[in-house]
Amino acid sequence: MHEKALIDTAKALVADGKGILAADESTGTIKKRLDGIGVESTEATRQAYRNLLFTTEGSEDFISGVILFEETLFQKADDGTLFSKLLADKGVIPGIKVDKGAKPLAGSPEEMITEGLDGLRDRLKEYADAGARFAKWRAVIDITDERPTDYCIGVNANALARYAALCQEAGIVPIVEPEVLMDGENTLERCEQVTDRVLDAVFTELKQQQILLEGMLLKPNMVISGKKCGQQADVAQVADATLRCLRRRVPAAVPGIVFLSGGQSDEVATAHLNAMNKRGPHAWKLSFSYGRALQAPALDAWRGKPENIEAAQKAYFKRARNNSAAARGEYSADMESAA
Ligand code: 5MM
Repeated sequence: MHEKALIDTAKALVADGKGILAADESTGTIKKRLDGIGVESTEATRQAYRNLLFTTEGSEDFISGVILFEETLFQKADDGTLFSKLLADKGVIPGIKVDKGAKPLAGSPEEMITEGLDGLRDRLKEYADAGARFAKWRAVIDITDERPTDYCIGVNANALARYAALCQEAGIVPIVEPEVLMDGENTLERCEQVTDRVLDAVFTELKQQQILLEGMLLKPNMVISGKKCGQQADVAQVADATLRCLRRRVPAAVPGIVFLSGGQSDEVATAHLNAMNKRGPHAWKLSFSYGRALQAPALDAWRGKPENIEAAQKAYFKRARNNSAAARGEYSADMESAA
C-alpha cells in the first residue's frame, strides 16, 4: 500500500488557497464547449485550448492539480513538452479522468450507471507511468419525484468504491465524485435529502471496500435549488444546507472536499464556496474542482483566435485567483471588478 504517498498527494491537492481545474471534458463534451464558441473540435484545437489554460502564468499559485482527459495526458504543449511534465514542472499535479462515462442503467433505463471498471487496473498503471498522481470518476444522479432509486444510488456507490480501491492499490489518489444534478424542478430541501442518501451510500461502500479515507478526496455537488425550481435558495441557504449535509455524512478523516460547479454561473460558484469557508473552520478543507466555473469566461474570450489568447488567459487567471480567495474565505464581490 502506498499510504504515505496517497496522504501527501491528497493533502497537496487541498493546500491552503489551492483547488483543482477540471479540464477532463471527454471528446463529446469538449465538442459541445467548442461548438458554443464557433470552433471545430479537432485534436489540434483541443490541444491549443488546453495549452492556453495550462501555460497561464501565475495560475499555479491557485491551482494545485489539473484533471486531464486521456488524450491530453499523452499530448504535448506548443513547446514540445508533454502536458503532464509541463504541469509537474510548475508544481501542478497531473490527474486523469478514468471513467468511461454514464450509460443507461439496466432495469431502470432513465437512470445512469458510470462504466469503466473493466481493465481499469491496467489503465491505472499506464496513467501512473505517464505521470498521473490522482484520478477522477463521476457518478451521475438525477432528481425527480420518483428518482433516484435506491438501486441506482447503490450500484453507483459500489462502482465508485471499486474505482477508489483500484486507484489506491496503484498509488493514485481517487477523487470520488457522486454528482446530484441541479437541472430539475426540485427544491433545495429535496436536493439535501437526495445528497444525504447518496453520501451515506458512498461512504458505506468506501468503508466496506477498505478505502484509506486520508488518501482520497470527495467531489460533491453543493446542495442547491434545481434550475427549474420557482423558489431559488440564496447564497447563505446553500452554504448552510451544504455544510449540514456534509457534516452528517463525510468523516473528518477525509482531507478535502472539492466541489463541482455543476452549471452554476462562475461568480455564484465562487460566492457559495466563500460563504462555506467563512463559516469555518471545518473538519476538512473546502475547495474547488470546477470545470465550467473556471473555464467559461476564458472560452468565451478565446473563440479560437490566437490574438485572443492573452485575454483568455487573463479571464482564466481571474477565476483561479478569485476561487483561491474563496477557498480561504477571503473573497469579496468587488474582486470581480478589480484588474
Ligand atoms: C469538465 O467536465 C468533466 C467531464 O465531463 P464529461 O465526462 O461529461 O465529459 C466533469 O466530470 C467535471 O469534472 C465535473 O462535473 C465538474 O465540472 P463542472 O463544470 O460541473 O464544475
